Amino acid sequence: MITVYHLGVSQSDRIVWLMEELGLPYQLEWFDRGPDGLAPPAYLALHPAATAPVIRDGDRVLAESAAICEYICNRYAKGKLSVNAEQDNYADYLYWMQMNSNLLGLFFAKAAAGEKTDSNAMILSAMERREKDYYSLLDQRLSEAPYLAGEAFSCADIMIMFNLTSLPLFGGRSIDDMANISAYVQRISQRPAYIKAMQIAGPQAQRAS
Ligand SMILES: N[C@@H](CCC(=O)N[C@@H](CS)C(=O)NCC(=O)O)C(=O)O
Repeated sequence: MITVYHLGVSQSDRIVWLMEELGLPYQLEWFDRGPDGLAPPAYLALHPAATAPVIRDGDRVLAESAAICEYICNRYAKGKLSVNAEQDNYADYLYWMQMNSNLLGLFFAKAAAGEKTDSNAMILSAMERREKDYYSLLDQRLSEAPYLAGEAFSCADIMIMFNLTSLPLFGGRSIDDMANISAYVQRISQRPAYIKAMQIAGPQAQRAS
């Protein structure tokens, strides 16, 4: 059975959500963040990348949300929630699977840069331009399709929800002014598997005693 190593308030809630969507059995191991807000040493020791999420499947320990999503869908769910190369929307799926990295990169870069100074002005200008373009593109996409990869819900939606719901809790860009993104978040938030996963491992969830 797959073990999902969950770090409290982190992107590993995606993998709990994925398992709930697929109806696959899994074991959850919960790790609280340390007093510094970072992953504790026991979590860091799970994988050399020392990032959440991490899963274990037998002898295989795997990190990176997108890799984990593809691995589980293709190995254990006959490709459900993934899109294969024969499908018309394959390029859309690939593109939107990566948007998480763009939005997270922006979040960290802006947080690290702080106030605009002479030395970081160029970086901050580039980040501001990218942020405007990425969120406009996302809003535009969701005006033309119900889900990021097209007509059907997929891992691309699982990948992006953390950025839209959890990052704003930590100072990331709010989506309140983006009508199509907000409607999408509302719609996805009503999925039974999402509700269950957030109760188990979402930002407000507590470790089960
Ligand atoms: N690209 C990675 C990013 C993972 C990542 O940044 N995870 C954060 C949690 S949201 C983390 O590991 N934070 C703990 C720490 O750095 O101490 C993925 O999608 O899995």
